[in-house]
Amino acid sequence: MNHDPLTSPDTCAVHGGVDNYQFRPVVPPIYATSTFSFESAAQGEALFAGKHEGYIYSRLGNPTVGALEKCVAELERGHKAFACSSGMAAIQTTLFALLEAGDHLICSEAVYGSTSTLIESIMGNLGIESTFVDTSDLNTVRRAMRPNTKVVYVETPGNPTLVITDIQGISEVAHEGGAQVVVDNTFMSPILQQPLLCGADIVVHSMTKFLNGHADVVAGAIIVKDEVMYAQFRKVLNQLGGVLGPFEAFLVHRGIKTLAIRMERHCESAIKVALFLADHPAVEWVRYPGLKSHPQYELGRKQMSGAGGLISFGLRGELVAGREMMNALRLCTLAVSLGGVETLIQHPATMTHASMGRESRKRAQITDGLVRLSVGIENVDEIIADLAQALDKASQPTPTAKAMKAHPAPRTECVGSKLL
Ligand code: LCS
Repeated sequence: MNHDPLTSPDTCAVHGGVDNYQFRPVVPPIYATSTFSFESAAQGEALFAGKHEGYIYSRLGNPTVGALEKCVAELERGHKAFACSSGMAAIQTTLFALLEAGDHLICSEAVYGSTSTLIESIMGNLGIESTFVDTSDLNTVRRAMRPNTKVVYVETPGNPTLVITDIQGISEVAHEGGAQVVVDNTFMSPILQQPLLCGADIVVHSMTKFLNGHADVVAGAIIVKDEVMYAQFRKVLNQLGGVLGPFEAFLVHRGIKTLAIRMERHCESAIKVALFLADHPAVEWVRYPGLKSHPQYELGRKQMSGAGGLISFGLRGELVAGREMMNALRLCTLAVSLGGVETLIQHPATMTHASMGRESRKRAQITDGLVRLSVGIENVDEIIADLAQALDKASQPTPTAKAMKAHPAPRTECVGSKLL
């Protein structure tokens, strides 16, 4: 690290993890090697015994990956980070590091579909109990705590309902009961939210999303607070093996350099798109943390420095109209994933959250009509124009369109600033 560790996230994003390498390159080189030679048998032994610092084998550590890990740890104001082969690998490693058979976990109802399935089915089969609750309600969380609760797992804002959880409040509740708090910070990125500073113990990311930002890599990260936790997690990741390769690490590290300006643009554009949707007669409801109509709008203002790039909404014609609209889009791309420079749209009930099953979706208020939009960095007027033409096509021929014109949706109150 060549700069003050407490520089702003914007500066960390550009300089984080860059060290004094041989030949002084400005960008960390790609160490495309699976293994590293030892100077001598004694040095090999010392490296394995942890008496020497250095690289052994790329599953246990690689300089290109290490540079990215340093950058992410700095951005999240953590002690150290691990770069993983996917967001799911990061989550799985975290849960294996913290839980064993007989332990109990509390999880937000609204989480990414695979996270829910991992916890409920796979961890459940291994004897780890779980309770899914609305973590935006701290009393419900308090009531769900048990003597064997070891982890409270939170996604905030949650995927895809964008429900916001009070990180400081939930950390207090969890810590009182002896549990640790894991926050999935994928939707905000460390530019807009730093959960460790709010009292959380561990942060996880799907770096596939905003951190990389260019929809060309699958990657994850875990950020921990101290060396004891680092050693505990290192041991588990070394054995599970879900590490990131050097080429992907290079790409993610490059993507992070523009993270701060991308997030600014995502926020600026998303509020404009949210306002447009809230005003459109074919749209029944809009959920965006920057709209005053969001149920946890005030909490969002306190905890986040921007409202992010994700919007959820429902059309008056529900799923049928939503499908028609998605099929009619020309600029916005019909695809899962989020947080890239391209605007993406998808239907959680049949796509990202299909694996959860109908009952779990109902519990999490992921309705069949919910459409999720990840606003990219294209010209926002062109994004809106594309949505407008698709909404018109979706609503025109149906009888409900006439009814909608007769009873337009009430205009939702909002704030126009990217910083809430
Ligand atoms: N956490 C969150 C909040 C996510 O949205 C995702 C993926 C993951 C973790 C898992 O990360 P991955 O292993 O894919 O890197 N979310 C996706 C989504 O909403 N659409 O496609 C993937």
